[in-house]
Amino acid sequence: MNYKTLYFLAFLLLLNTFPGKAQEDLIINTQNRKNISLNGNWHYIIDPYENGFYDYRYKERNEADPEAYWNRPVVNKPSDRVEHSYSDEYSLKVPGDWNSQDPVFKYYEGTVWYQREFNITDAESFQRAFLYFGAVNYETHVYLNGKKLGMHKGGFTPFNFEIPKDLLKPTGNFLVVKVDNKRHADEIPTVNTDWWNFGGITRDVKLLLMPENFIQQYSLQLNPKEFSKDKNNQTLTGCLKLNEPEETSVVTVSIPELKLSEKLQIKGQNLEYRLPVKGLELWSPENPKLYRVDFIFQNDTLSDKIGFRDIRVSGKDVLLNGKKIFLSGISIHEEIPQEVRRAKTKKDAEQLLGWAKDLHANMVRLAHYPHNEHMTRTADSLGIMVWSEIPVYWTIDFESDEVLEKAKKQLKEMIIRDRNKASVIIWSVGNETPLSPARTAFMKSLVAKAKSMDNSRLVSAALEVHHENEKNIIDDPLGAVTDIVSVNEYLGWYGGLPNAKENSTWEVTYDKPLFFSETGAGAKGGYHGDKNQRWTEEFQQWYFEETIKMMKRMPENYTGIAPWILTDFRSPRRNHPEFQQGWNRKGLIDNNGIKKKAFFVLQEYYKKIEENN
Ligand code: GCB
Repeated sequence: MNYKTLYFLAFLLLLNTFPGKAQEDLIINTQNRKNISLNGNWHYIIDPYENGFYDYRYKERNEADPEAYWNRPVVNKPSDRVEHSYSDEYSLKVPGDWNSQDPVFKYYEGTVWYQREFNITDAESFQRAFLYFGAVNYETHVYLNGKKLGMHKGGFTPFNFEIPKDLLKPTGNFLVVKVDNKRHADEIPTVNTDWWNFGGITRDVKLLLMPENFIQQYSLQLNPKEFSKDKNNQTLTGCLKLNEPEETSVVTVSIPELKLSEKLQIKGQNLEYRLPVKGLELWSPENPKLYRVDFIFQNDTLSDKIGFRDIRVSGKDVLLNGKKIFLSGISIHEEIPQEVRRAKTKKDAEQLLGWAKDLHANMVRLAHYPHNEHMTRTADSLGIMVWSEIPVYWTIDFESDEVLEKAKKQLKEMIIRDRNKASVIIWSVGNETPLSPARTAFMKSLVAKAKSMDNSRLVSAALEVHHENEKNIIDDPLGAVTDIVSVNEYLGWYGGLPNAKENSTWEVTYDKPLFFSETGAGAKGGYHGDKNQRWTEEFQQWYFEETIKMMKRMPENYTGIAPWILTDFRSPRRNHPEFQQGWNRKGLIDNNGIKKKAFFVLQEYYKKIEENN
């Protein structure tokens, strides 16, 4: 055993033995559980030197240290020395990135302490309480009434911590969250990305009020191994996980509309089950049918809305419910450009996905990290297929076992949260990762993990392409294990002008569907001129016209495209003072929400595809 492996084993041991501090298993479907929302105004302290966390010898402060920012500052007499405090004058809205809320945060990367109080009214009956965070970017430490509940890393996935019974008070609970969005080479994403590192408690926060034991997680989907085109001969399959093992207990799964109600016996904590169903209407973009499903355990009923569909690859085609489909997609960042902020609400999701509908897209690539759950729920109900991705982007430290564990954790959190969303058809394990044996081993291990957790979806990643004159060759070794071969295409933007596409050809080494996970060109909304002039809407329009011509010449394995990108988005890499001003301008919609000319070119292409189907 070498040095590195020993160190890694010690790290794993530490993770598992750190008392009460390790992150707990995710509780899913929180919107349909009894909860108190902790959204609203929270106080904050900006703490770039992490003074609230470390003492002047740079050691983590003791839990009871009155100068630790997780403790309530107390002044008993005027001579007491207190050097921090929380005040209404310094408040941030939760959920929300901090960057958009006050100019002081615009470019801030570092620690911010959030604090609020909450009460539990007498009316609330529950046995156990959990704090749930939809996402916090990036590293979070959570403290309640002076005690640490836990720590989580990863900016785009949910997590929860149980509150010990004796810690929770009826009134005046002092909740403090330390958030740090500094970028690090050994985190995911790493230091270099083409998007803005919005910090803060960016998604909903809830206090989940739970019974003594409860269903922690479940999955339910059409069984891909038994899929048939006969609606009276389908099988559902899934798993259930209780929070605590039981000697034997019963969970009833019922789908009232299908007159299905099945009592399932669980011995222990987990159960895998299978349910034959008759008369099932399948979920599709044309008919986004969702069924109410109830899971009944002891005195508790947990309801969800779930759609059932089959997605698979057959040779060079992607089949949805047994029928060949074309993915008319669009890529999206989780941003509302007009307000220069992260998207966070259902209304935001309706705006972004509403624009995608307007484009006649039937699919979205949620780039480059898992978006909030309002997005996938709304996609479910609007009938929009989803590619969901973890931020394994560009130059991650592929040599490190620890970094691989971090990637797997984010992958797991994404899958557990969203595996009951019919809309999600593709898990993506990364984007444009540079070729090396270490990278390919790392990425293959993520593909294997996604497949082992979920066999009812496709797995992909944006792969590397190499160019030999006008020939574009996709032989990235990762393509051997992904279900579809996806690549980002920028001929005519990075390299040459849009007519560079005229004679270009595409070759895929693998006998699999080919998907263009990006293609795009920058244009400043409202800037017009000759099509040869960069940054004009006409240039971008020309780029899309040439792209569509090239797509029409694609070999038969061409299965879809998700151009880059629905709207302009913030990026610190985009510094042209006149045309970019900190924005990546490849949006089909500008930062004021106005559609550029290229939007209509793509819309036309998608409308035609729709008509021919
Ligand atoms: C890419 C990246 C994407 C960038 C885009 C661009 O290939 O995947 O994150 O934003 O190109 O605009 O260059």
